[in-house]
Amino acid sequence: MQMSKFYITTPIYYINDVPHIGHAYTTIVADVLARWHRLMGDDVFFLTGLDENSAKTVQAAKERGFEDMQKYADRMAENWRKVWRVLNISNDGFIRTTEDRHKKTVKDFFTKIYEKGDVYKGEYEGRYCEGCEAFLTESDLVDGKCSLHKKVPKIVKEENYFFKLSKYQGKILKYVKNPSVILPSSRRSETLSFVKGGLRDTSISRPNAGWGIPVPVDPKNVVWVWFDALLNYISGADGRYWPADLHIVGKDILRFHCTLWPGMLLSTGYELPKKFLVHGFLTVDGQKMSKSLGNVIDPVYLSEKYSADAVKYFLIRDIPLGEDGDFSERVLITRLNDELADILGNLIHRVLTFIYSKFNGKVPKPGELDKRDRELLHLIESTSPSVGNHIEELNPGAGLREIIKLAKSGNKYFNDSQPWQSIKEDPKRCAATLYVSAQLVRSLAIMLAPYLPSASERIWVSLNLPGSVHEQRWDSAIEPGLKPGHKIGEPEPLFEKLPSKTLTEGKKSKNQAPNTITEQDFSKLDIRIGKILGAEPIPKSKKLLKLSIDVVGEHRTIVAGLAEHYSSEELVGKQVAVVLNMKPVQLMSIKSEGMLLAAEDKGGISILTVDKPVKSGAKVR
Ligand code: ME8
Repeated sequence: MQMSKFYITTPIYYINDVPHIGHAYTTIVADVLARWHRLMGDDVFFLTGLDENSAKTVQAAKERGFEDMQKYADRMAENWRKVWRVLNISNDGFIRTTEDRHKKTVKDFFTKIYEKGDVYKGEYEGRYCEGCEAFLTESDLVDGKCSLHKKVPKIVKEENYFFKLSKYQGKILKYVKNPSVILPSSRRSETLSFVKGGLRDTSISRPNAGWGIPVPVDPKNVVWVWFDALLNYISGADGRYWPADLHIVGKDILRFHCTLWPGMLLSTGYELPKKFLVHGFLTVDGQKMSKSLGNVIDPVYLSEKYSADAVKYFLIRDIPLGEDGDFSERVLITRLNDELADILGNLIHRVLTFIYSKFNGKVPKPGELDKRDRELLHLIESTSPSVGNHIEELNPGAGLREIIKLAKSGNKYFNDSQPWQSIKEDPKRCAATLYVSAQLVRSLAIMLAPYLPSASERIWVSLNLPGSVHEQRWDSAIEPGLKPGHKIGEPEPLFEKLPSKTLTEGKKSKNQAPNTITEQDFSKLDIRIGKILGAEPIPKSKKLLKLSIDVVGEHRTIVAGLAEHYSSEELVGKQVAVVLNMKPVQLMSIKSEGMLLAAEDKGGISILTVDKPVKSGAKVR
């Protein structure tokens, strides 16, 4: 059978910072779709990557004290790759615009349109927004500021190379009119009205300030970063997969993708992308995410706290794809407890532990199925294609909600069938219940594979089935794939419920931006610099040390968990930061009168000290 190819992309992200939950959202949506297409047997190429030739890179490298820009880019690329690993993203390609293969593509492409006569040199004066990396028009401004980045753009007058985008107005209009090209339709209408307003020729070069890809015909200039970045979709996929079947982008970059990009491709004779899925923006607890509000959400922190699957579950289930949505840690915790643990985890665990303990770990032989059994099997048969249709129609959230509904029906089926009763009264009936329930568990593993790649694999392993769940065919979810007598593995709980304390904290953060406190809040802490005079081990404690610290001539005793990280000799004489007004606590029968500040990561604990010596008692503010 001929495999169909499926080439799916995310935007390539800027490297002025590490990924936040918005970048993770786009990439997770792409991951779900890519994984589903693989289960459908398609030849998938899923590309993501980094947009490195931007002025933002130069600025960020400077701010972080890097003189060597490429070194900075390499460091950031490692960070981004790591985040995608933590989130279990299944991208096939990763393109960086500082790679040679990309630079070559850009140069060849520029030369091609230049030779065709679609590029001319001209003087340009305009307002350049460095946030957008683009010249803005009057309609992009609100009170003279960029409507997205809230900054007054720079007036720039320079000689640039221009691409004759206006020449392709008619063809682009026809392209974007096609209702299958831009989804959702509201974004198509937005693009249509923009194109109808008239496409203007676009400046595609900037003066060469030492970073970027030189214009092949005139190296005093570099290729404009958007012209360069869009070409990642060609350079990143070995030429084999073009045209893209699906470009997933956020609404902020719709215009570049749906006007300039088709224009560039039309000029060079490449096929046009088949589809764009434009999603909305995430806010956090109802507020715009921003560094100044301190509410930028780190997907790694979330994954480490709740698991990558739980983060994916929340984002796909709760954010209506295509519209703006709100991220709330409180809701994430609720979904984890009420749906992943209580519905899904509970169903799978109770079925597998029952088989493990009452049937010697073997899927029982069913005997005759009754109406209730047949109804559940029919539900499995109808759910799987329906979930598939939702994903195909780019509504993976609806698919996920159906899967949870099926798991809920599974719990009801199990309760109504009362196998704990029938095992005593009618063992054949009990065998049928567990046979059908086991088929449901297997089907759920396959259906969940695109959404919860780790949990679904763990279910597969618990079922002791060969290979990986990710190698199965989507259609096989409807088959009763577990034969009677098949021996399952030892069941393990799938999702841990979080204690209610976490929930309360989550709830509290609803009314205030998380991580933000006022100066008044901060001033409640009396943090001082003190000098460690002594550090003794505490008998019977492997972790704790008893420290004697001099703060403003007063000796404080502080018990700290440093014994596995520092020797006494290393500590004595160090100036450290201490919270003085902590309520004293008894630790190993010693009164601890304060708290030593330290940083912790996987490498261990590092105490906070001062950059230059200060007087004992100096206040930290
Ligand atoms: O624009 N909610 O890169 P970028 C949802 N390099 N998604 C968000 C988001 C939010 N609050 N914030 C960002 C660039 N995103 C260019 C792209 S492509 C040829 C070049 C996501 O790092 C969303 O997908 O600013 C958005 O389009 C993208 O990150 C912008 O990433």
